[in-house]
Amino acid sequence: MQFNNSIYEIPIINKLIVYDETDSTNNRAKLLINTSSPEQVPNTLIVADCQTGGRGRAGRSFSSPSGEGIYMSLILKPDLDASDISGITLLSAIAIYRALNKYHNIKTNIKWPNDILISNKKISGILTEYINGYVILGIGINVNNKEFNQAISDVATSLFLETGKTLNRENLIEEIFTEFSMLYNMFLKTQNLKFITKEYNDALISYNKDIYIIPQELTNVLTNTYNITNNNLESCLCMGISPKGELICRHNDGRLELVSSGEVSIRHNF
Ligand code: BTX
Repeated sequence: MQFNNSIYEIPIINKLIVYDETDSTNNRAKLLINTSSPEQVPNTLIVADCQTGGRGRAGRSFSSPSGEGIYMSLILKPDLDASDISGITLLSAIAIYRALNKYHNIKTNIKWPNDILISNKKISGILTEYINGYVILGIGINVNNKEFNQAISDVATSLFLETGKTLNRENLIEEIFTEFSMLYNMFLKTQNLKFITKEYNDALISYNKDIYIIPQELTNVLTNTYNITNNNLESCLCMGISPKGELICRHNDGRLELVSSGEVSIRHNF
């Protein structure tokens, strides 16, 4: 992939590493953190044209074919409490949502906390990892993919498949990090997510709808409504995000629950 120097005008990026192929840009970022001197690492962006071992959450994989998608990881060293780090995932979801809307007029939804959807299918996933005081913000986007393998074709889509437009991946990366830089600076200042709550809830696919909260250890087991209800899981009403980025859920007995990302995944009940 070929980048212009304009990428360095984005305040949050001061070094760029580009691979034709790698296992996972998050793995490259980890290795860099473990082998470089601390001042060299923050604000390094690692981009790959394809990944042979792209990772999602909970050991799942992220399909990353060559020439079609965006696979990238930004290393950050934020001055934040550990409990606020997960807010970075929500900020980056808003950055992707904003960039697609603002520069390309493409409307998306967010599935809390880490997926961007069009027509209820995933066009982008975010994997944020925390290691030795650094945050690795990993983002995968299906941009110009013409098809997906059968295993994921029910859940995955691309910007091309949804809009018929072929997008320049390098430009889209710049647009996303231009938006992310502004959001990130504001987050560091305010240390909460109040300034994006309304926008996030407007984009949230499950806002004001019934959802199931699935414990992380069951996410790869409970894959449909039949086995969810058979496991005595009850649905609850999704009331949007809190200023800390938790999902606010109201149970049938009126009890409110604040759900943190990392512990659970969400299934729609609609
Ligand atoms: P996730 O665990 O929420 O989603 C993974 C699930 O999404 C898979 O189990 C599969 O069902 C589906 N899936 C797999 N590949 C795709 C795809 N290309 N498009 C849509 N759905 C798919 C989401 O995890 C977080 C993914 C982050 C990926 C980035 S890429 C750069 C960085 N490096 C790395 O290894 N991971 C991150």
